[in-house]
Amino acid sequence: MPTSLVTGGAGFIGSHLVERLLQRGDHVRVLDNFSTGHAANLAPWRANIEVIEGDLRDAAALARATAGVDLVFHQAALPLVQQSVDDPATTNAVNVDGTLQLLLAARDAGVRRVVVASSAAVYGDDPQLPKHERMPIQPLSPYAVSKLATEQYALVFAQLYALEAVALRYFNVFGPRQDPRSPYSGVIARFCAAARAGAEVTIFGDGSQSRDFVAVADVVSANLLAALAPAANGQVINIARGEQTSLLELIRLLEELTGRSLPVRFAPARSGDILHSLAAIDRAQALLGFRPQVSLREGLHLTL
Ligand code: UD2
Repeated sequence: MPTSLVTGGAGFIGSHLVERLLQRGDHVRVLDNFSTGHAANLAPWRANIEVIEGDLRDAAALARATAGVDLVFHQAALPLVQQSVDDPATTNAVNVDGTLQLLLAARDAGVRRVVVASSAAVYGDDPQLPKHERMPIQPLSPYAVSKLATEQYALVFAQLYALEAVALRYFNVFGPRQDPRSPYSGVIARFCAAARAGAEVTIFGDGSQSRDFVAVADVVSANLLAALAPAANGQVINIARGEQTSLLELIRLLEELTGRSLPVRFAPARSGDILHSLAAIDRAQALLGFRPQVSLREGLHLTL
């Protein structure tokens, strides 16, 4: 079985990837600087993986991390839009320069394929739905620019060098181990934490806004498919469920699952918030054979 490197392996999505790669028998290595990831996310498998504590900006750590590796799953990044607005230079250093350094290290180490995590943020707030990969992109934050650069660097490497690359544009990923503590944490992580604690949730706006929520298990499946599918090389691919759910519907589902009502406080809409988001996933189906398996209800149950 291949040797796989997961950058950001101690994070939310990365740790789920580690778990599944081990299940299928890969030799797994993690590169993480533990800035937003947590050692606890890796604790159950700590004895079975190699962990390199290091930063994407550290060339020596990248060389060690990529040595002897077949596949790279690049999940490490500074993930917060607001942080990128406050400090664009650091977001650029980690997400753009860091990705470039990783790609160089992967190329030099003879890695077969890199799958990079991009984001629906690259689409901006174009109201046209569903968002498909041929649409004009419209990054509205330094974070979105950094994800666009991440995917484009990966694809240019696929064209220029013997390093295959696939970029996955994640929509709203949710599931167990997503950190609910920051005000900018994913809405499902926050609502599930509140539902468990019997606490109030805050809806920014009137709750009619909608997102395309995709379970982390499906995002992991998409990554595994993207690492192998021949036709995926050099492609940008949306990863989502292809279904739209409003926050009010989300609240209703959580109330059904917990069997009690969830107190809601309404607050002014966040500035820069987009109203609706929905992905076209026909490319993921065609190129990867990707079929989302986890319903929103089942995913919420697991998260709770
Ligand atoms: C997602 C990504 C973000 C970026 C963006 C691009 C997550 C966690 N964030 O942001 O990184 O890629 O897409 O479009 O996936 N909300 C509430 N109450 C809360 C928290 C959120 O009402 O306690 C609202 C929020 O104002 C928004 C919706 O819920 O309307 C979804 O918020 P989010 O932060 O989960 O995700 P999003 O789509 O803003």
